[in-house]
Amino acid sequence: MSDWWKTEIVYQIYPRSFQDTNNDGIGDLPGILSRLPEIKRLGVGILWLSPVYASPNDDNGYDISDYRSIHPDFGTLEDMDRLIAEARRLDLRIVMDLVINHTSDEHEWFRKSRDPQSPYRDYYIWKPGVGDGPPNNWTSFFAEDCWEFDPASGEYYLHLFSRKQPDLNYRNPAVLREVEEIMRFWLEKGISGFRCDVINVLFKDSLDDGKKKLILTGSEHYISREGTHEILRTLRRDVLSRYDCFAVGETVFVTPQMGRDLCEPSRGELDMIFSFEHMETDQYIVKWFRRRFSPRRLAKVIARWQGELTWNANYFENHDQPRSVSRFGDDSLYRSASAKMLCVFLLSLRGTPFLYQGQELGMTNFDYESMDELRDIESRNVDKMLKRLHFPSGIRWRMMQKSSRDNARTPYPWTAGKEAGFTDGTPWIGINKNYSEINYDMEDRDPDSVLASYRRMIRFRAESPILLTGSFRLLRATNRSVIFERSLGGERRVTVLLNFTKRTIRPGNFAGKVLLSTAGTAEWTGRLLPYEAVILGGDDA
Ligand code: TEU
Ligand code: CA
Repeated sequence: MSDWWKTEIVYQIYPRSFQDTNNDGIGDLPGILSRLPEIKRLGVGILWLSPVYASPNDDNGYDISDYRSIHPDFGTLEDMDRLIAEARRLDLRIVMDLVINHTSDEHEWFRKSRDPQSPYRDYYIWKPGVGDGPPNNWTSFFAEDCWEFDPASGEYYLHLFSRKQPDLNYRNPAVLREVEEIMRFWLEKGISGFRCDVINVLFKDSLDDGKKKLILTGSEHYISREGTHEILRTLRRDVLSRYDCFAVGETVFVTPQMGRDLCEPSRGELDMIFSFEHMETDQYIVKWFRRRFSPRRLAKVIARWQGELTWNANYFENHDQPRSVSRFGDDSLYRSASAKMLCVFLLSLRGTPFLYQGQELGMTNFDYESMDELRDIESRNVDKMLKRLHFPSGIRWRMMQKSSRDNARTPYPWTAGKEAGFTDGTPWIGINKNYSEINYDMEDRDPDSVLASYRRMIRFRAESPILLTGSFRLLRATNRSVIFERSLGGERRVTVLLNFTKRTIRPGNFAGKVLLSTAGTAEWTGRLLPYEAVILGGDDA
């Protein structure tokens, strides 16, 4: 089976915020179906849907209560079948979000596991406390304890995320068998792969106390342990290898070596991984403590990963991250220019590009005014924790504006009309007020829009063997410009020049024909306009 996932671009949809068709203010599967032509026009080939399974929505679907049914907010299994079929007719593949580190506490398995005598008890990690406290000192991803006491059985259960997301116990072979069946169920429906949620924390080596840390005390016992590699090899051997599909892992806190151990082809585990290191270059230790963005730091980390892995999953945005134009570009005067430059940066890298809904419009962070408008459990928990630590509300709110995951979850602006064409009802979360100048309809008609620029760059990449398969070499990384080269077989090469400033700059002695410019430069005169990206090459590029 060919590695088609190496040439296609993946477009991530957060269904809740994409397109509502039944006026309940929540995006749904018929909404995605209705927008397949627009997605096709962008030029992407694979759609990754964030979870649409049955869920109490404690973590907006990443807390699954039934893997084989669709949450009524999104529609039905028939809607899903229709979407898969119509996508295939348009030569689009569908990839689902596989969340198997934990289920919802409302999942039937967990409900049954509350009975110590049930065979499902061992599907989860139940332990007696120590003294009058929890079994160990671990802390969660969501600024809570990691253990929830269950008075009925007198024991605690482990949850690395919210208390409504109990971790599955992968020491129990029955759990792996259940997961394999779930994967087969969806692959038999014709999906083309999985984005695997926090896939490198599945196996907990031990439940001993961890070394006290500012975040994730205890993570040394579960990050990328050998037991997880064994699980991934089993899933590859028993399921994935039998279908024309791919698996990309969301892998937290991985080093390049851990990354290689998870996705080098010889390992027989994942096909690609999302690393996080480049997304941590503008923070101190945790994302809530932002530091000044440095194009140089970003480029150097990306360049290292380009060299360390055979194949990268390249991204600047997803449903957990702030908007890249607000974070790495300029979301005021130079919003359009910097969004186009970031597009060329991402799509010129070696690897599979992942775009997140709205990135192609140059969508910005939210413009909310208070915590009441936020919906994300992580943001709400962190705000409560910071309040307990006596952080002033103004400081807390500034942290939320910069780092809350809700920055990525504002509804997709389709038009300049009522509720941005997202819904005829009341949106589940506020719509950015700037939808009058950032919306699909307007950008679709404007040849100079961010959307038009994405379409051009996606087409350019699809027709460039050098960008699709060439090697990567960083030539320069400063806080003004980032310049790198992609080459194929030694002599065929292109040079990508990115201006990260509001000024025209002269990046030095580079020559070649302008193959693409985000500012309409036709002739290379050695200068880059504010936030301009230029790709130079020879006739054979
Ligand atoms: O995210 C895992 C994860 O670590 C993120 O929560 C990330 O650390 C944090 O948001 C900082 O960026 C995955 C899903 O992408 C996320 O939406 C879920 O909340 C989480 O797993 C639990 O399923
Ligand atoms: Ca709806």
